[in-house]
Amino acid sequence: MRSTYIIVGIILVLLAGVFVFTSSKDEQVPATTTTVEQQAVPETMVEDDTGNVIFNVSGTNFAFDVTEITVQEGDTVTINFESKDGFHDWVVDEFNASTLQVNPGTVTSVTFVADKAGEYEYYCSVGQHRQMGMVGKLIVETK
Ligand SMILES: [Cu+2]
Repeated sequence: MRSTYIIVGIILVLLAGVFVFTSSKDEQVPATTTTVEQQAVPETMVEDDTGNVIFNVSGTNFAFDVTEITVQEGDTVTINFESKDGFHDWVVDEFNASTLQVNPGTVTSVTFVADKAGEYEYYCSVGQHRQMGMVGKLIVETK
């Protein structure tokens, strides 16, 4: 009977397939090592010896790494801004403060006196970045 040979043939092929499958599973696949690189995050805020407060902020498409900055009324504030990805700046209208617009690789700074207590929005003024959510909050606390 021809069909019997065909059925036996199919069974043999299936058995061979199972054998190949199980034997290949025995091979020791080297364990994938998932190491999470602990990157040293630079201190966001530092206070220099004259009492000025300095913040290191970076921007990507389309967000700042620091989304809230708190200072005291009267503080002289320096923002060192760096783009990690894309073309950006750091602006806060109420203190007339804005950095240059920079590409990755350039650090730009702006210094201003936070002489009015309140909450202000800082943002990136490039294109529609502000509307796209590239904003943060500057909190100036009453002394
Ligand atoms: Cu931007």
